[in-house]
Amino acid sequence: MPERVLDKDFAWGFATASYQIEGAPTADGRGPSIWDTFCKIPGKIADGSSGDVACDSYNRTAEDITLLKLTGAKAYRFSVSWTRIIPLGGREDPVNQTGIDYYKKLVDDLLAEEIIPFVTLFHWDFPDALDKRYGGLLNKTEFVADYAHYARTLFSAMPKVKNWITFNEPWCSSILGYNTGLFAPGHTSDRSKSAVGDSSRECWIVGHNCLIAHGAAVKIYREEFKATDGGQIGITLNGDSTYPWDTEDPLDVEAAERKLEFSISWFADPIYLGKYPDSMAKQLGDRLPTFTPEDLALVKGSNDFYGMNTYTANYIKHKTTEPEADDFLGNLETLFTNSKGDCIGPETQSFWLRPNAQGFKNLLNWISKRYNYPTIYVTENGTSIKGENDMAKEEILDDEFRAEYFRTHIAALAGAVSDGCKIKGYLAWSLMDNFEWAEGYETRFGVTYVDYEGGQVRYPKKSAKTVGPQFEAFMKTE
Ligand code: PNW
Repeated sequence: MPERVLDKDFAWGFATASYQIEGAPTADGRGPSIWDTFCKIPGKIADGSSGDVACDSYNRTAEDITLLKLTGAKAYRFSVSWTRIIPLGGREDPVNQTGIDYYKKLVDDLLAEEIIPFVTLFHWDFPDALDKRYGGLLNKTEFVADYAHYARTLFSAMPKVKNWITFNEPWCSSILGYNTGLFAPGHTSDRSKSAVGDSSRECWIVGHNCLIAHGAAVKIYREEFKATDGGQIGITLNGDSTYPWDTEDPLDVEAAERKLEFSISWFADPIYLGKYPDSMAKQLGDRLPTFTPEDLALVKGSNDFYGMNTYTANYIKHKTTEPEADDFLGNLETLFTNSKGDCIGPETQSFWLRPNAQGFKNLLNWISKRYNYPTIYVTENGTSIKGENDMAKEEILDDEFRAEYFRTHIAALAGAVSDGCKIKGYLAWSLMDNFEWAEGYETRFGVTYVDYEGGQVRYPKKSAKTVGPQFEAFMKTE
């Protein structure tokens, strides 16, 4: 019998994001986001697709809630499409009441079923008009002011929401959007991929600006809404566990730590410790922006909880050469096999993802220790399956690989709670198969199969019925 270490009110459930599931890009006045624009550029999305239809969730929230009920979920994390709320995005631009009403109804409908909403303000679908108007996330003054206004608009429209997430994975917005160019808006120094971009600088500026915008939104929530609404607010950061490639080599041990600093501490150190990690300052020099005292005051202490997204783990091998100008890892290699030839986990459909539940437990402990045991919500965790998209429907529905991922990772989470980590929730990625960004629809992450050819019909997979019982087994009975 597993140890019952999780509180009865542990918030487990599933997560999604607006652009990945909603479709309806022009319905009821929605304006274009940078992802609408990016998807139109040939070659950017693996299967040439876009979020134009996706899971059609804009028209099917009732079906999504039915799915959540079927799983027994206690919580649901979704994101708001900024351009449904403010189609042009800016603080002087018109607000679209129809867009607000859509999300208000979603919140009401979830609460009617006793499902707790976790609302992400920004999951990468930045207003295209603002990107064109002033350079988007690169423009600190304008972006921070517009984001703050957008955040205030949502806080004031949805007082029933008690769990706010400011940003989803600013690492991805910064590195994939402004260094590798794999994600919108696709900036990179590689001129074969983009006419604009400086991979050695822009990503660090964007990360910096996201931190300040996060801090500005938190200040608004705390000063104007928290006392009356009684909610909490935090940022969601991504990062995967690391092991030294050669545990006997101190330089690999150091590099494994540095990799975590370049992904997680880049954002979490300023928030919890008030400064960027030394390893980053050392490697990046004046390319790493510095905080003004006013900006630092916004950022430091700005998390009511830590939102954690994690999927995989890597073996880390140090490099002996000088770091490249566009390096964002911390001058090291990430590998799936170590010096002894051990493999970190089985292959999936995602080139960057191999399940490793022990790494998940280790990382929960690493974050807890470094940031003095903050309240953690795991806001994403899950897996794709090698070749799933090419399987027959019956085989897809019998997703034992994903079910086992959730069993082992939930057990690992319970282990971390036993270790002393303060984990209060877990939102599995994802409620349903959806638009997997640059990989299009070829990669599925859902506990629900979505039949894209057959009218977006949803069919729960085996894993949809695995998460709940596994949590129940670890939950206190009183
Ligand atoms: C997260 N990587 O993205 C996102 O928050 C989700 O929207 C996405 O669907 C999910 O994970 C699965 O991919 C990531 O390359 C995308 O390391 C790529 C990486 C990490 C996270």
